Amino acid sequence: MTSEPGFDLLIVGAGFGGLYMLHRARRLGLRALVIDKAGDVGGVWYYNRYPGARCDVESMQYSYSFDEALQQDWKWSERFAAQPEILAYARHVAERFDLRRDIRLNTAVVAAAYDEDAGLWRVRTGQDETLSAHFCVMATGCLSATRRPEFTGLETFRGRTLHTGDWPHEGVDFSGQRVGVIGTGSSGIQAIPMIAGQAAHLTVFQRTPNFSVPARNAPMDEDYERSWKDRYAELRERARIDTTSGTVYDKSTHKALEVDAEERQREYERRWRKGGVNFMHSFTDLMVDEQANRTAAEFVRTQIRLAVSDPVLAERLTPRDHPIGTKRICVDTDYHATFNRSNVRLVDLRESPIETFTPEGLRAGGQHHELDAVVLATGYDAMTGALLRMDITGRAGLKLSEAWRDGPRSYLGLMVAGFPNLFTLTGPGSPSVLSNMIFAIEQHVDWIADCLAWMGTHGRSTIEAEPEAQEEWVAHVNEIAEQTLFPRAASWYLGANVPGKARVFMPYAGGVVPYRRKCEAVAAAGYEGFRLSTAQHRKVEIA
Ligand code: NA7
Repeated sequence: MTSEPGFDLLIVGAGFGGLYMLHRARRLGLRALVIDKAGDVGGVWYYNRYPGARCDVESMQYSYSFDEALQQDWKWSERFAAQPEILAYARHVAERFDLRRDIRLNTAVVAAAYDEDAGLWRVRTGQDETLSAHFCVMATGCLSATRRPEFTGLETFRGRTLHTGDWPHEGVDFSGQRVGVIGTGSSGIQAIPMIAGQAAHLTVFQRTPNFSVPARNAPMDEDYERSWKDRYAELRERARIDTTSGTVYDKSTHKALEVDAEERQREYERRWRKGGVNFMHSFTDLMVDEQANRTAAEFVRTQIRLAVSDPVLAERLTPRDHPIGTKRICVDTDYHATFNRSNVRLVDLRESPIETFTPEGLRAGGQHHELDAVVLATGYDAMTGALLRMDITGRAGLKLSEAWRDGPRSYLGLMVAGFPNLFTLTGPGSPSVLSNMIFAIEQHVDWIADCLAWMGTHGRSTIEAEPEAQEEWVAHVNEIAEQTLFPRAASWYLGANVPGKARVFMPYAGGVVPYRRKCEAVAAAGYEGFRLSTAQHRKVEIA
């Protein structure tokens, strides 16, 4: 084994995080390489090609802010961009900044181990090649490890089995077919209306109904686009300093119960007509006050009754087991109205659980459903899955799987004690999935790049989270989560969707502004809570 690094920095993942990390690393003069198992850049948008796949953050904001010319030049065609357009944007960025020459595709990372003697990360690929670098950035995404529940007899099913998070690139034609969709989270809720419009028959297997708000998607309004492009710098800054999620939204100043019932109703109706997750900002206290939350939940339940003609069916589709917003709110186009179609049927898995798959379909609650294709919209091993599916070993043989046995522990969601020089982009303990992901990515990449530059100018070679700082931060993340309603839902935020996964509320729920302030203060204090050292043989060379 050589003690000379192949690279200064290895970046795992060529999604929005990996692309921007490479760009910043290059500007520091670092020799960086991005590795991704996918056949192209784009990360989650490379894989999520299911019909109806669309971002639920508005296009004008679900985009990079780091380059003014880029944000001025790129033209989004819709209010909420669909997957092909977002993927085209990722490709454009890769080409525009000449990133591809340092991206190795079709290369999975299976293991990464810290070689203490050499002060290097050794990263093993699926092709059994070992690459080495001083630093490693895991840009592996929060929702990239798909979850396929173990249904009895699934292997005997003769029809096609698909997962929304790993959709065939050539597309799927359901014309004339009997299709089953299992799962009614964001992915299912987006795909179901599209599949219903094409298939001969669609059966939706629902375990838990979800809250959803209408997208009101539309072609991009030119005046709206102009209003953003004319003031991009100012609006991006507002996202940084005056929002909870890194997305500029229609802010409310009132608590829900401060206004009377009529005014509350008017506000909910106004936001419902506008569409999108803005609905959850109707009042300031919807995520912290149960009674306030109930008023929003009840409004949405009423909309379901209005959309679905059959009252029994409407009731089955009505969520009652969690406060609205505590599971990621879905954003749909005609989801509930789809159940009025004569070719769509709902099977309530709480009444009729799936017993077994058969060669011709599946049996649930004693009834057999003949199917030509099954779509698993069953979600992800979120936030930790992609990291733990690699075999990551830190100092003294410590496995990440061991360090995180009782749930993820991280300092600021950026580094894990015992894993020097390994950064996790949008890791657990950072706002990540509770915020606009591209916003969260940019903040983390900038912080990491600044940190590497600082290490270069201060002659440091190793950075590592201190266990005490990490424990304090983990306690703070938990404490903040407890002040909200989030822990009341069995959500993927909590790991509750994966049998056996430790239940820990993973993202930081305190908002992007306090989080950024904390990260900046830590850096300004010489990386407080991190241990920085200098090995004789190794320093970061910043060009
Ligand atoms: P989600 O939101 O985790 O939804 C998964 C769905 O699959 C949900 O309705 C689950 O029901 C259902 N599910 C999971 N396992 C089973 C089994 N074994 N049987 C029946 N139904 C099951 O994933 P999505 O892909 O929709 O969305 C993930 C995120 O991507 C989303 O929040 C956005 O941020 C983008 P459950 O609720 O667990 O009863």
